[in-house]
Amino acid sequence: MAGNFKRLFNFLVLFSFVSVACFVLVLFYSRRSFVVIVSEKHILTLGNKTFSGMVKEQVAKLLERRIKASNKSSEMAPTPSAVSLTLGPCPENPPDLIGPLLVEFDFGRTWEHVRKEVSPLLQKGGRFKPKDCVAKQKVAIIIPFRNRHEHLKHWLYYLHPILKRQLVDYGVYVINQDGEGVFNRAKLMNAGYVEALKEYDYDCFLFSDVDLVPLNDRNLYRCFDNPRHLAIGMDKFNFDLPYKTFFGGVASLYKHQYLKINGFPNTYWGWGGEDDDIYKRIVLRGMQVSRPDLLTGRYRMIKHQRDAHNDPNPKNPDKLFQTHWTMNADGINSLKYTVKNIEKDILYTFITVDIGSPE
Ligand code: UDH
Ligand code: MN
Repeated sequence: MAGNFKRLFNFLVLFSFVSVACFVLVLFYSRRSFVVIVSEKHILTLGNKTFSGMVKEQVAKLLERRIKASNKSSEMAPTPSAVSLTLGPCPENPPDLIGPLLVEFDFGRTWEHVRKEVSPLLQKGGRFKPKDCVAKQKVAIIIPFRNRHEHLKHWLYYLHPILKRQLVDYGVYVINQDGEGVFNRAKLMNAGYVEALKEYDYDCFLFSDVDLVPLNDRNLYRCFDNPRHLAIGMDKFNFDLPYKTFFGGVASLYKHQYLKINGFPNTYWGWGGEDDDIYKRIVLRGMQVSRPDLLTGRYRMIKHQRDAHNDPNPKNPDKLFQTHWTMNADGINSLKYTVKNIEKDILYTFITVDIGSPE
C-alpha cells in the first residue's frame, strides 16, 4: 500500500515538473502576449529555490527584455507609412476655415516676405500634406503661365495658407509657356496634367488662372461628383456669372472626369473660347457643372492689361460649333509638347514647356 502511494506520489511529482517545464517553454516562445499566470499551487523544493520562484524570475527577465526592446523602437523616428497607418481621415468640414477673407494686392509685398510667411510646413516643389490626418484627395493645382511673376507672388501668398487650412494633400505646378509664340492656355493645362502625374498619384486636378484669388476659404479647392467651376463671382463681372455657361478662371475635375472629356482642346491659340469648349465637352459627355453658391464663389482678379501674344483669336468662337466631333481627336490623346526645364522652389514647381505654335 505504502509502495503504491509512493509510486503515485513520484508520478504526481514528475507530472507537475513536466507541466511546469512545458508552461515555461510556451512562455519563452510566445511573442504575442504579456499575460502571465503563475500558479502558486504546485510548489516544489529544489535546493534553496522554489520552482515557482525560478519561473517568476525567468518571467521577470523576459518582461524586462521586452520593455527595453519596445523603448528602443519607440525612440526611433517613425516611418511615414507607419504614421499614415495610425492617422484618421481628414474631417469633411475643415475646422480652421475662416469664411470671407480680406484680399489686397499690395504692391509693397516682396518675394522675401511671401517666402517667409508661406514656406513653413511646405515641402520642396510647393507640396503640402496635412500632418494630423489623411486627406481624401490628392490635388494637383495647375497654373497656365507666362511672364506674370508679380501675379504669381500674390497668388502664392494667399492660396498656400488657404489650401493648408482646407487640409488638402496638394502640389502647385506653374506651367510656363516657353518662347514668344501665341499663348495657349488649355494646352498648357493639358501639359500640367501630364507633368503632375509623373510626380505623384494625383486623383484631382484643379486649374487656376494666376491672377484669381478666392474671397472665401470655404470655396474648397478639391473635386466633386461633377466637374466643378469655382470662380463664379469675379469682381470684374460684378461678383456674378457673366453668362450661364461660363467655365473660366478656376475649375476642378477628377482624373476620371478629365479623361472622360479627352482632356482640354490643344487648338485654341490666343485669347478666348477654350473654356467654353471645355464646358461643351462636359455637357456632351453627360455630366453637369457643379458650383459653390454665389457668396462662397467670390473672387478678386488682379487688374491687368491684355498680354502680348494673347490677342482674341477670331477663329476660336467658330470652333465651338464643332466641339462635339473635334473633342474625340483634339485633347489629351493628341497632346504634344517638350519639357525645357523644371525648377523646384519651396513655393511651387515651375515647368517650362515648348508647346509649339498654331498649324
Ligand atoms: N496667362 C499668362 N500669361 C499670358 C497670358 C495668359 O500667364 O501672357 C495666363 C494667366 O494664368 C492668366 C490666364 O492665362 O490669368 C488667363 O489670361 P487672362 O488673365 O488674360 O484672361 P482674362 O483676365 O480672363 O481675360 C478672365 C475670364 C475671361 C472670360 C473668358 C470668356 N470666355
Ligand atoms: Mn486675368
